[in-house]
Amino acid sequence: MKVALITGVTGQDGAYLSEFLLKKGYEVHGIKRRSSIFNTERIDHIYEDPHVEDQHFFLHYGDMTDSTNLIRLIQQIQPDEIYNLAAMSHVHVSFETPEYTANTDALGTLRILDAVRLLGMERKTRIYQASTSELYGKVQEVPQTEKTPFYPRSPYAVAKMYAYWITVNYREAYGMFACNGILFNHESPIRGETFVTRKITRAVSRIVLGLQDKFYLGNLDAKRDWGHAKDYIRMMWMILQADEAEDWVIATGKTTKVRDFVRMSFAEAGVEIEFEGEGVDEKAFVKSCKNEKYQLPAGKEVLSIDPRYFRPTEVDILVGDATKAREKLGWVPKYDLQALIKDMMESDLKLMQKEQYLRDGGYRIKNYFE
Ligand code: NDP
Ligand code: GDR
Repeated sequence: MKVALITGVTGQDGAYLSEFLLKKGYEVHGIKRRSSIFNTERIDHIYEDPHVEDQHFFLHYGDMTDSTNLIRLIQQIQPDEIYNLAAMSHVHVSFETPEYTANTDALGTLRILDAVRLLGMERKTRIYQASTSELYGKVQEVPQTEKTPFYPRSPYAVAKMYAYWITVNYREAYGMFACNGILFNHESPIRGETFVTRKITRAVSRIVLGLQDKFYLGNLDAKRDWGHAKDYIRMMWMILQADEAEDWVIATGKTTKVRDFVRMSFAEAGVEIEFEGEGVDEKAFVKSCKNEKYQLPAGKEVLSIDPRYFRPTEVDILVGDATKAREKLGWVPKYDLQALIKDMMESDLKLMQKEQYLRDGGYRIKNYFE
């Protein structure tokens, strides 16, 4: 039985990857952070009681900023494969917490690589590093391939650039099987709520159900190459099964504006919207509502711009060329953007209906001193 260690197991990708590897018969270990409230919602369905025999899924407390913890866990677990997914992964937040982001995303990666070296496991343990299309930043070439030069545009991307190169360096210097997956944006129903796609599908669901009036976004002109996380985590595993350790671009090859993601999400609920105005004055209104379940009058304002969501430096366009992954590893994504949005909207509409039932049933959270 192969043993895998996943950092960032409580995140979107960590949750999908855990389930995927368990289905493949792996023993899976995940590192989670201590938190004052449960943070395992995404993996609760695969949690195994440590008191039962024949356990396959193990959770350990740890942190990417704690070398001693990482060394001890890797020594104890003796993983055949490490998937380093833990990161402060929010680009905008990285401008607020640049030092912490560097510590976790850049030095954290070094800590993993060096722990494996220190323990003499260079020949045993294969390492996947969660690299990102954010490395391309101020884009030098469209579409972006494994050969496109990097120009990071945020503390997050700069930290991930260190992580990218230290992974390459440890591969070349110590012969380690360490690979970068340069993954473009991938989303899902369990995407973090503050990333733009999930923010949109949540808000659209709440608006059509009458739980919210309107919502606010930043730059609607940014273009992203959005895929489904389920397709991308499969690729992480394939990268570590390859004959040689290499770096890989994973992307759909199609790019879409944030504005069009909004339009398509409303359309999924049967609502046509139109945009008016320019720059910070741009707004979106309901044009027509074909779904009789929803009471949305034509002309209702549903979206405005809030400059607080603008970034000090933006990445305008990302679109990846995954030819290498397709040709050498046979990777073909199952979801296109329409199918991704359908999946996210169905899930968020269900979630928000639950909230609606609770609200209609008279349940509300009271103030502690009420
Ligand atoms: P998430 O933000 O959903 O998950 C990040 C995970 O890292 C969470 O489990 C989080 O724990 C954990 N984490 C954060 N800081 C620390 C720390 N200091 N020590 C230990 N764990 C920590 O990210 P995704 O699942 O979307 O992405 C996975 C990886 O892939 C990340 O490295 C991201 O940067 C990268 N990536 C993501 C892409 C995407 O589009 N999703 C594209 C390209 C790269 P907690 O739950 O406690 O917060
Ligand atoms: P990104 O994803 O920065 O590409 O990083 P995000 O969804 O945060 O932003 C995508 C684009 O949408 C614009 N935008 C907004 N973004 C957010 N979050 N909130 C808003 O209100 C909003 N309005 C407009 C942004 O300006 C941006 O252009 C994600 C993360 O998962 C990274 O960890 C990963 O490395 C990259 O994808 C690939």
